[in-house]
Amino acid sequence: MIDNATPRAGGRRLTLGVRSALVIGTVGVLAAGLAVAATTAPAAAASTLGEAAAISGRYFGTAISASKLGDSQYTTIANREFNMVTAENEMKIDATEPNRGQFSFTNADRVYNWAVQNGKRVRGHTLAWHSQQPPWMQSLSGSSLRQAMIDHINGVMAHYRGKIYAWDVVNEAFDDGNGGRRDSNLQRTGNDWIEVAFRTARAADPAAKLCYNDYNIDNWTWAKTQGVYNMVRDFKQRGVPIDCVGLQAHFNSGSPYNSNFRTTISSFAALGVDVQITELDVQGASAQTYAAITNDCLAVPRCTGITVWGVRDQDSWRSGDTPLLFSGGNKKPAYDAVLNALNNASPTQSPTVTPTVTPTVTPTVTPTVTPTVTPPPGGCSVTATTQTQWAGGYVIQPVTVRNTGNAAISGWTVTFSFPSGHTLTGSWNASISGSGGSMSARNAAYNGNLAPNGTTTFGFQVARGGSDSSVASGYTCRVN
Ligand code: 9MR
Repeated sequence: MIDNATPRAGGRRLTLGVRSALVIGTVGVLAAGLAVAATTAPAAAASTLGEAAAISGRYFGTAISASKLGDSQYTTIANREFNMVTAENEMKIDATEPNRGQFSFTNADRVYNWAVQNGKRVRGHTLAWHSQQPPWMQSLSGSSLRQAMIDHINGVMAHYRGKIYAWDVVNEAFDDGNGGRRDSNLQRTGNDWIEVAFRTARAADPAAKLCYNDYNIDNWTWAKTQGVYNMVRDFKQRGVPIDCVGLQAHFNSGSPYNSNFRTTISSFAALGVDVQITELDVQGASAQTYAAITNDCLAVPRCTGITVWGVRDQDSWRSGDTPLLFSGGNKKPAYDAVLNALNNASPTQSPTVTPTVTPTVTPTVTPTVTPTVTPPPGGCSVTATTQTQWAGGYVIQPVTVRNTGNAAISGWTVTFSFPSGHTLTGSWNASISGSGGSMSARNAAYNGNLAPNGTTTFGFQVARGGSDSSVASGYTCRVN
């Protein structure tokens, strides 16, 4: 991770001059400043879920239905609050391949385009699942079904190649009772169907994170959780490509939130995968429970984001449970609880903070600066993460551009360098030009406008000429 960002503290930013002093002085001073800001700076806190989550390098998402994109109350809230989108039903198998070999992306693209045109990233949901199969797939079995699954993964991932943050490659493959696999037509093709799905997915789009997603794997003591955990451990040991686990987190009286959720998150993360809370809803929407869930994610560096399963209660698949963060156009107490928890996150909890800062934090040092200095107008910062790499290339995603000034900007340019022999093979959400040591990424038509402290992201894929293991470096950002 390359971090050219101006240090931030509890939603505030320091000027470059202050930053230099901190760097020349001690990191402990910075850390102390952050600690102060976390408890005393509500006035400067982020005011939306997406921006608040970004303080610690995370996202906050929602499920979106194409059928509701004409509802202005719905789109206004969704656009303002969230920076990650999951299509609630539109990318599922029945929607994207209604007839064998005939793909249809009309509604999926409506959700995708709405998200990207509004500066959001997209989680893909879902490629291989026993449910919501079109009738032609339900009637298949054996090698014919196995091939249909592979063809489906290839067809959908080709359409969105390079454009999806993470795919739920396999959904809900475990049984509720005993920790074993769920019986399904896919399972009956052979126990290796899940790893075949993941290997197919990696080849189809090396830029996407590949997730296993399930419900009732939130409670660490449940057999189903252990079953999935053992599968992920086995996959990591054998080199089956898996990058993340999605904990759906549908909490209700039959499957209540338990404080061992944090153990579940950290245990999966310790296997070397990211963890995402992918379909959060809580029967009754207790503010305390929502805060606890948010804090559980914030406590684990590899918990990279939270998605709620719908915008308003009326949008929920369990609307009678009033399980979401909005009622009509109104923020519920649970909303405030989540926002406060996100705003209180220390940037050092970020999964993308440079590791040199964390171990040297000394909160006992008296701060010599307060983080109240207003930054100059017209600045931007950039952070870049190497998402994945293989022998012949790599993917840099997300590259996050932040407006660090105190006025809106309408365009940005990020410059960076390729090591010799590296060439661009694809990019998204930016126009990239140049070669070798002089690369330049300019905002796309739809993501140049950034409010103060606003962020957007882009990404790109690179081929290496030889067998070196270096990646692009030297990122800087300037306002156009
Ligand atoms: O919210 C979705 C609902 O609109 C659909 O009718 C239902 C059909 O299976 O799927 C719901 O979403 C599910 C998600 O895809 C997977 N995890 C459980 C979700 C809630 O049922």
